[in-house]
Amino acid sequence: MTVLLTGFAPFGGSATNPSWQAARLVAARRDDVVAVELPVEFGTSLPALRATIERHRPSLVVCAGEAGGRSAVTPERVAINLIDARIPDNAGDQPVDVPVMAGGPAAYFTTLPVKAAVAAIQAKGVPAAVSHTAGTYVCNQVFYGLMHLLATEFPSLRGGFVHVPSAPEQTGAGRPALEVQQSAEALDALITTALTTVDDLDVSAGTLN
Ligand code: PCA
Repeated sequence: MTVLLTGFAPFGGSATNPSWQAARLVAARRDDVVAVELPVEFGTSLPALRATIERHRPSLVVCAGEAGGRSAVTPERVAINLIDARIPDNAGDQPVDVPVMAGGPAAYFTTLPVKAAVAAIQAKGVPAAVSHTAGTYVCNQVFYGLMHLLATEFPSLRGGFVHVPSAPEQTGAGRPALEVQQSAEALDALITTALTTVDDLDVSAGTLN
């Protein structure tokens, strides 16, 4: 049983990306987890993801990214077929209002038990909440591309996406952030939950706005 856990390269002028730092920590302490860093480039992130799935043949794929401005770990529920980049990617590309997959469905839902994962992460003392948007940048592209791949080519594979907050050393004092160790704890709990939970919790995690 192999779990593929991806994180992202630094982007947007930052020297580090806590999603990759946390993914590496998890892989160092779990021998069922392989950690792979994905590029923050619209042109190469999905080919890199496909290559790494074909190479490792995992039974679970969890992609992680950094969400600046969030203070909780947020398993994502919905990937949308839209790219609208607010800043250029690491190759200088800034696509606006284009689909991730031309002709693909408007959205895919995660196949991770996100509510059970949130409960498990909170039980570790780490702030967590279900999120209903992964944005419109490279993270959402990878999330949508992953779910498209699973729906069309790897139907027995489960997967999804989770955002982690920036690390305190990246933000100024008083800005939303979370220690990388805590993000790693959360990813670890999310993976364990996904491996052991078939049906998600029947509790509300909806929002009114
Ligand atoms: N966060 C960005 C891209 C890479 C990352 O870690 C995003 O949320 O789209």
